Amino acid sequence: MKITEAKVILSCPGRNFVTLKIMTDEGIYGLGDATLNGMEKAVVAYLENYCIPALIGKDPCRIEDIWHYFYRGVYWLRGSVSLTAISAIDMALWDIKGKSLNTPLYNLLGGKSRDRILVYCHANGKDAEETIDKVGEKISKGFRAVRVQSGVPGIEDAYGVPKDDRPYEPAAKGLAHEETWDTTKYLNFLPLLFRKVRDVYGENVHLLHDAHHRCTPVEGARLAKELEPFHLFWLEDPVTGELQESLRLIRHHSTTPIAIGEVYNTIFDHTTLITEQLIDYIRMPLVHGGGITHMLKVAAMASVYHINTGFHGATDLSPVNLAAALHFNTAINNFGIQEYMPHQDIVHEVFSINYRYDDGFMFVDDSPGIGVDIDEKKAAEYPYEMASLPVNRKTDGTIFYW
Ligand code: KDG
Ligand code: MG
Repeated sequence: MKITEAKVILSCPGRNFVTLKIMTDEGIYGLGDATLNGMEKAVVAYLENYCIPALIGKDPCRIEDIWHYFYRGVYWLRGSVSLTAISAIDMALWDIKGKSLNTPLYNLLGGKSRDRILVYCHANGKDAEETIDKVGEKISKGFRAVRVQSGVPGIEDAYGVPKDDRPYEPAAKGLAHEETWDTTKYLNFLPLLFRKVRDVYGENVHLLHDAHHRCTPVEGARLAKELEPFHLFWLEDPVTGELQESLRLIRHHSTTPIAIGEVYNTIFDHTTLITEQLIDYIRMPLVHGGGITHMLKVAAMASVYHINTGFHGATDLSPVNLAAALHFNTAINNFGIQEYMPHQDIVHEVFSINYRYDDGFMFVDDSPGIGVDIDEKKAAEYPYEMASLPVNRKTDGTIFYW
């Protein structure tokens, strides 16, 4: 088999998605997600100008070799733009392999290790009262695991909380808008919130929280310690994680499980975290973490150290990524949980999907390969609209992590 053509489809059904389609001389094609929120066109340019020309004529079955061609073969290693492009190529190649062997992706990864995929949803309210109601709504829909985010008294913009009645979506049209943040108010509020949530719903639901990189190591340690009585499934991104050693302080002060990695790109971002057992869940998703080929290695390494996966699954990752993640989660032994933020209906006009949610779990069907398709005509009806993630400032005006 030979790769004859490849193209990038940039479409905005409600939000921007970048999809790579690789075609072969046998008429089989594969899809890969190449969406990097707010940096879509950078990935498009890298794919179109540098990767696609080099792919033409290659044998799509040589997935490992092609992965290394674009990773190790390139002098400028790493980085979110290039790894997102590599992820898309890799996903599309696995999709082609599954279709050519007429088997679902999970079979190529070792076959089923489980029948259903535990997912967590988001409950987010403008204040504690509304958040507590939202948690109840999610529990009544069958969710066994709920991420709890709330507006914080005295803070204008808490992460993860919608400003209107539409589903939470942080990227807004045009250049980045600015938000403001106060860590002290957040740290004082959060344990009180979780006390109330546990008081109302008891221990029989998994609770998660995303600090979204906004604490220093010692603040993260305080937060993890003060949340300990509420038995979180995980505390996500207490610190930015650029400095892996900073997670030591948190670990030494608390038994609250820690999840990190949604902005990481390679295994080299985690080696200290994994080998020193400083985290419990690894969040790097297929779409930004080098695709299936690389994430198999990350998951294998993590499994040695009792660390499970908990892939990022926000709406800015496309249905192609979600389906591929569900196959991956079906196959590996050290799966932990999958984030599930349903896409808006309009997204499914462009992408036809092969997965479903039912009573707290997700299921992927047996279609060959990844099993998601794209309607290119529909995609063209929704042209790209520039949108950016916010920029964050402390109340005194200092730039801070968003
Ligand atoms: O594009 C950024 C979002 O994907 C991110 O803010 C979502 O942190 C996130 C999460 O845990 O879903
Ligand atoms: Mg997150």
